Amino acid sequence: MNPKSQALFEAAQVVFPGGVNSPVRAFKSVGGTPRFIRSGSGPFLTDEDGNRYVDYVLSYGPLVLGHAHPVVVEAIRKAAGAGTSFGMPTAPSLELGRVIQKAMPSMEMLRFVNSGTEATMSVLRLARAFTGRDKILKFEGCYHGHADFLLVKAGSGVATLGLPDSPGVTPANTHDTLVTPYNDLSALQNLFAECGDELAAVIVEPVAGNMGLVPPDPGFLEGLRDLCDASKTLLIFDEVMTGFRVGPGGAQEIYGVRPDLTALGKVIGGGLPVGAYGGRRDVMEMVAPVGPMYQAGTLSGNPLAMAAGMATLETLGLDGHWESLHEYGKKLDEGLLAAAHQFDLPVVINRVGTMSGMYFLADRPHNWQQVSQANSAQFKIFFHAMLEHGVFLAPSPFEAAFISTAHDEEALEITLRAAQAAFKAVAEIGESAAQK
Ligand code: HOZ
Repeated sequence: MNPKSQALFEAAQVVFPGGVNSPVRAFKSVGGTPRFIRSGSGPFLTDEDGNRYVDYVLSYGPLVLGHAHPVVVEAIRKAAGAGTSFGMPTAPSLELGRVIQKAMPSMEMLRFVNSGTEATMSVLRLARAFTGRDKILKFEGCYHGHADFLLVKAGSGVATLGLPDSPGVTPANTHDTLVTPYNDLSALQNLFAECGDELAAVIVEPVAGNMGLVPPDPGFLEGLRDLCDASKTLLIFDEVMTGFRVGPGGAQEIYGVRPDLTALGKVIGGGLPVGAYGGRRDVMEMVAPVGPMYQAGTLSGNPLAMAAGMATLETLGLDGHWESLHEYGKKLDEGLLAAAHQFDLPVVINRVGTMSGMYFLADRPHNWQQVSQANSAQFKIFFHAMLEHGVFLAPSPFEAAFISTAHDEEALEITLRAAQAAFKAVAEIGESAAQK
């Protein structure tokens, strides 16, 4: 029962477009009422009606330690007591910058901003400034925030709402944005042969986390690196989602491919608004005030986000945390697949570290075209049944699922019990209803 969420959602329609402050929250593609959340603790959310849910959204990624981790809360409290923003440099920002550099040595220099969108937008301006070239390349189904020139065949909420692009973005905005399928090296080779020397940069989610979760095929990132080197195009990894999520050094460590530049966000702010971009020193020296590429921000590197980020990364780095995350992920996937197969449902799960994507598909998807074939009617039934049984998944088949160090045996048990009921509900809708 959720009468309070319903009443709040109705009231919110008058204040916010669609009643929400970000489209993915609106349940538009699955139907029903978004839950208004009162509080979070560890792996659990509690809504305004007092219902409790095991949370696999975790604010779309940042909360790798779960909700309201005491160390993070205390760090924020302490930082707030000393002043929330100065518009001047601070020691904690330097400290967090160094921790990130240590984990990701490719970030020889970096700059903090306030969101992932700002990070990708800024890093691409930098790539254009450095190379003197205009064109950039992105991949179908990858999402790099909502800057105009990146809203082309994007994943995440854009895909969820079925918008291949957005009104308000002019053809001039996207004129220099090229798009090619993810994991298709031969399409990439053709494209580079045609216009590689006009490309300022290729931006890629090294593990695509905005069309569910699609890992790079063996050789894809390596091939991309070689093509970029040959045409002096900068390679940018958008690790806003994967940074400190797929492993301690991000996807660049796991796959052993060093990008020229990286965009970060989410986990490095421990649940507060943050982003960062960085990479090769010679490129970063283009950034003002050293160089002429202008980029600025009143709240950039603000003390609260720095404190929350630092507390999160330090705690995450403690012995055993990554092992227990991997163990939870394994048990979760095994349990979900066993439940699905019990009802003869074709389901596949892609996982890298603490991120996963579950699809109602017979075969693992490697690109957006395959992801888009997943059965959305089955997903809707599954989503609502999970919610009813106390498990919160993102209200879209195109968002990744996340786990945290707080997810424990109780969370797992609740999840797998819910999954039994949810897959049963999916199986019961039968063949005809399951057609998309
Ligand atoms: N930034 C997230 C990408 N999957 C989604 C969150 C949102 O757009 O609100």
